Amino acid sequence: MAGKLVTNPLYDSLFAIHADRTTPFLHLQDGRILTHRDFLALSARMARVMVQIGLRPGDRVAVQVDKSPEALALYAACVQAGLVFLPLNTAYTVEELSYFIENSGASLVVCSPTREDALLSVAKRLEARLETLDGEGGGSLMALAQEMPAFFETVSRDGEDLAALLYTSGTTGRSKGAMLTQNNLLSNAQTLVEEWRFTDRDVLLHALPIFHTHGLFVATNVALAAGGSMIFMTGFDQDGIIASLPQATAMMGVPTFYTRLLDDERFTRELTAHMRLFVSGSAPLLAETHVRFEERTGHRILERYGMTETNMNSSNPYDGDRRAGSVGFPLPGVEIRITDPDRGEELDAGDVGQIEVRGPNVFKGYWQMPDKTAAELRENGFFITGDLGRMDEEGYLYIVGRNKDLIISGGYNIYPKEIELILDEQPGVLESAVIGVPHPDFGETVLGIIIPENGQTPDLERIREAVRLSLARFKHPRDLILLEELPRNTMGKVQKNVLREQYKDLFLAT
Ligand code: MCA
Ligand code: AMP
Repeated sequence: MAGKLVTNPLYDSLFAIHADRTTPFLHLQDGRILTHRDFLALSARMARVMVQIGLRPGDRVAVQVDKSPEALALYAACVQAGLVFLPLNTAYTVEELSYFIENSGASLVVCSPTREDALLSVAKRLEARLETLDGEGGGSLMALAQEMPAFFETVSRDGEDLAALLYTSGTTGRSKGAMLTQNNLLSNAQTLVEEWRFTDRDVLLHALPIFHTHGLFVATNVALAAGGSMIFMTGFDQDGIIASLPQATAMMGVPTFYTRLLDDERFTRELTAHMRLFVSGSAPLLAETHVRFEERTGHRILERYGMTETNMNSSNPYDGDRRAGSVGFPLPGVEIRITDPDRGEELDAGDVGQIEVRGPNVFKGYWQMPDKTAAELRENGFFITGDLGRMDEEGYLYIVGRNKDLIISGGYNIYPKEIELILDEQPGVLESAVIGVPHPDFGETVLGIIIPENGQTPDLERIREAVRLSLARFKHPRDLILLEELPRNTMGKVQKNVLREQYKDLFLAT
């Protein structure tokens, strides 16, 4: 009789292929090296723990922990055990976390020990199990894992099964869980390996967080699919990056990484001479940064464009002209079209419209939000990104704006509505408008405009405190400004463009 056929496309293609390799996978900042085999042994132990505590395929595992090899192994463990990995920004407050845990119906929450007390009652109320994991590989989850054998029988999964749930904020202020399948992640990783010529000789400098698409899927999955290794830094550490660059072959970052490096005189042509690739994404890279980077190092940054819902959509060419200000061509297998935002009709080359994307990279929909899914994901498979752009005659895509009210600060997305809802309910506040204005380090930053109720003077300190309690630090307005009224058009709609123009230099003046 034939044996049971076990297939798990994502695990088989990214992880299982390395099971016997004693080659380096993670180079850590303290000099330690974790081999591919050791990494997989670690994740197998974690998978065992999760199954032993009763988790079943398809269950969600919500994870808010510091970046560490163990945190990455938890992702691998979820894939191997057929669980849905739900990574969360370490900056999120308990209030924000409660929503994600409740909305996803997570069966297991893994958090930092410093958050345990605050989350215990939430987990209890939502009947989720709580375990801890710290940045040094300690915590209750690891204590259980150490007791386990380093082998786990991979759980069968179909390519259309969910591998991850990543929350992205919405224009209404409620976050939506983007359902990403095994095929979404695998197809994109394999395409990027080819496009960007990754091999097992590559050493990727990894300083991005691993709770978002960029650091988790683009960087890690590509390194895994190619069989290379990563210099795994716990965060953006300028000195560490300068010290590690000579050992790396490639780096991925948000534009803030590159502007910070350009401001450092140690970042020279010599330091980067042996590098073969610098990739930028998650936020617009100023053409000026692209040019300065080439002047300084001789390298042309390769800019690409993606979204949580779609992974990567387009990329400048590896061989060929990497154009400043453009996000390049649609990736192989990915279709991009520009449509009229009102009528949905496809536009001609050169015309500005909304960017729509279709391909194996496009997500399955928003978790338990069929209406929101239907509003953004067309029946014909095209996803309406909310970005505005144009494609030139040669096929280069340019992002020229956003059809959604979104601020991108240092690569993190911030939806103004979420902040406005909090500002509006503060004593003495009639209404508010939150806008993004240029910032030298983060690209854009958050500015809150407050309109007081008649004759009242809202207490700005109290408002800041309310924001601090509810929202992650990176969403906090950098400044609050009191105005008598908001500019409105004849339809009564707030003209945020007028406000953005008025305050565009607020953080630029030195
Ligand atoms: C930190 N702070 C921020 C940000 N990061 N404030 C606004 N925006 C931010 N991005 C806060 C800190 O809490 C701190 O507050 C103060 O700002 C200064 O912190 P600093 O030490 O300078 O920051 P850092 O720790 O060096 O972090 C900056 C960073 C980081 C390295 C740019 O934000 C980062 O790693 N960003 C990458 C985000 C990312 O991976 N995005 C990908 C999303 P205080 O002074 O009060 O303590 S995936 C995506 O968008 C799609 C799919 C795609 O295409 O990739
Ligand atoms: P997220 O919701 O975090 O997945 O962020 C996706 C958004 O980031 C996109 O819809 C774009 O607005 C923006 N984005 C990603 N890459 C780029 C890029 N290279 N240039 C400009 N915007 C980008």
